[in-house]
Amino acid sequence: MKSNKQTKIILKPFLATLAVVFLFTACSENLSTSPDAIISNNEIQSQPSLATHSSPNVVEIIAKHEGADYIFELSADEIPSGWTTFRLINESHSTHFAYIAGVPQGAIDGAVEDEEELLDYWIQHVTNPFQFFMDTLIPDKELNYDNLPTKYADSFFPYWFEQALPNGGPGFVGGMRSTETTVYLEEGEYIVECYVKNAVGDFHSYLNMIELLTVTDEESGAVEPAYTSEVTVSSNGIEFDRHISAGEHTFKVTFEDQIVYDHLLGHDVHLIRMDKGTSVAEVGKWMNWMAPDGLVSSSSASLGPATFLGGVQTMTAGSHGYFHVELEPGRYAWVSEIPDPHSNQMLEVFNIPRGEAAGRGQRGRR
Ligand SMILES: [Cu+2]
Repeated sequence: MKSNKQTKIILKPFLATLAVVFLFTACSENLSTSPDAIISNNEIQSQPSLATHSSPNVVEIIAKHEGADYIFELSADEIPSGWTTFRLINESHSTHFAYIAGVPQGAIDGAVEDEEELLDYWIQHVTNPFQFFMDTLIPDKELNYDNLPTKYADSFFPYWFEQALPNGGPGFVGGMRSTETTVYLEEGEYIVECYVKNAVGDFHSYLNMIELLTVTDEESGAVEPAYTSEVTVSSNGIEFDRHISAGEHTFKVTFEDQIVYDHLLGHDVHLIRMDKGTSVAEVGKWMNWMAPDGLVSSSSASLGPATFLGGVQTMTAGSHGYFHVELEPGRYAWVSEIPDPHSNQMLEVFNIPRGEAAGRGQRGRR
């Protein structure tokens, strides 16, 4: 699950909630070759495509279902540091994302101490407890007490969880689509996970859609992407250039601040195509992981609102990432994965008209 530097604030209400809980429970079109675009005198120039499959600064993440398991297959488990493009290729029919979190030293030390693989250790101390908590919110769901860690008698999560670093990653992407997001990665160990839920409320990460990525001290030398348009996300809402033209885009997404919402997490930003039949109310309602039917996307039940095209997952205040997408004329919305995003200016609908050349729309904020 996500955390951020303000997790002290997060965990206090979370643990208070859990205390109450315990009392009551007695216990994309395929963008794989999308050209990069640069800004030069307000003209868009096509460049050779983003780095290819074998380039060191591109990590492909294949999302797929295998029986009851939901899994990620990463093209590499160790990469150099620097600007890194994550290409999330969704080979399933349900919606997924790939959140990237820096693993704190305390977790690394704990895994060594317990002689466990780091990923197993993380799952045992973070993923499984979150699943237990989620299960308590779903009526009539059987609780698995094996998911509770036994090591921390006085707290639900280990002390190091609040030090996990939200480092962005590809946003929600609909079934059989792909999406690309570029973020800067320092040397370290990172969790790559999706915590969308299946039909019975199991997080995809709990069903194995979680991997470990090692970033070495070697520098890839990859350059920071150029961009065609900017999106700024803050506690005041999502701000963006409403004159967005059809065509190839790279959005620079800047996190001006970061706060904790009622679902105990921070904000991020995703792009959804508001297809016929997709309502603002439906999208907004889906965005709260704590709601029993929130964030559910399963090929055996509800797929969730269509059609997500990607975005940038939660990052710390002052950070930025890049989201690459090809847009056709139509109705779209930027939306953040927070409760009731519409009331927080975090669900913003806009239209892309027909007939304008890519990237030549007027610039400037609303
Ligand atoms: Cu998923």
